Amino acid sequence: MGIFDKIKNGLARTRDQLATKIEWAVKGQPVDEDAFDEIEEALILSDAGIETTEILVGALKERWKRGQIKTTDDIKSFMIEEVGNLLMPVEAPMVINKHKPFVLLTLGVNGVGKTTTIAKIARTYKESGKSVLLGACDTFRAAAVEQLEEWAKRLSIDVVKHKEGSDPAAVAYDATKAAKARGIDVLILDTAGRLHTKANLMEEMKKIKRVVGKEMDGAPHETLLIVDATNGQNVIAQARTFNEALNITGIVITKLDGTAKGGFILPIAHLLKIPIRYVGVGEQFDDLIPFSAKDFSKALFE
Ligand SMILES: Nc1nc2c(ncn2[C@@H]2O[C@H](COP(=O)(O)OP(=O)(O)O)[C@@H](O)[C@H]2O)c(=O)[nH]1
Ligand SMILES: [Mg+2]
Repeated sequence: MGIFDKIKNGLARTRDQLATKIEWAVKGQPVDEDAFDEIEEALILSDAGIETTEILVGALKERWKRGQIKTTDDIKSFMIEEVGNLLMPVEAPMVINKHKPFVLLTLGVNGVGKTTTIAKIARTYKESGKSVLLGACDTFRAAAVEQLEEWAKRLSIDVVKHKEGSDPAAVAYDATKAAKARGIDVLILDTAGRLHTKANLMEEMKKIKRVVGKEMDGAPHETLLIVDATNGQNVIAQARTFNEALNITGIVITKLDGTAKGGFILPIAHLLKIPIRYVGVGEQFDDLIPFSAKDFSKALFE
């Protein structure tokens, strides 16, 4: 399956919420004023957010008044173009070859797909000929280290680990040191999503950043927040909290295949303006796709 078909499949539920509802709203008739309320509702129900929805529907109505919107296809083409423009500023792939090792710190609450995403990213780099090392900084549960090692084994990649309950920052430090000593291209640090309190978690992550920065100037080079699309609009609050504490440099959105609320990507782009590096559309290795604004908007409305 090609990349575009994968995104299209992954966004099927959200597309149902948007493209299909637009078809219903218009019912094959020339577009009339009533259609706009239904389009607005469809966007809101996909978690596109009130502000972005109003911008889009407002602009659509303007064009309709000028006689440029007559059919469902006109609406869809308009949406593809406008949503594509809205998402374009957050389309920015990670650039890893300016640093060696490139140190990537992953963050995110429990269960969002951090460890799985790390495996997928590691595989991408490995396949492009880069050497990859993993750091098991989720020392909160023994199972977390085992899960990371399981993936690493399948990819023939090494993992730097300490025993359960040890200091995550110490693992991060050792892993960075090892990556430097071994001439590794990409070091990816896995972290815990849950500690005893949220304040603890943020402090712990800050400490990891500090310690890594001490071992290597400018590291971590990417602070990547992983968010779960099935949380819809709540993702925005989550991203804000992490960003305020830890200066997020990129976002990965996982589990788009499991939700009709994929519209939340619009307020993410509009309000947060943090680059979206990849989107996840399934549990397999090749279900992580570099974010493309154009493909994404096409997959939503085509
Ligand atoms: N459907 C779907 N499941 C995913 C995706 N990414 C991760 N998962 C699943 O989410 C669950 C939690 O993932 P995990 O990597 O352990 O999360 P972590 O706690 O953040 O490290 C696992 O069952 C993964 O297979 C995705 O893009 N789509
Ligand atoms: Mg994990």
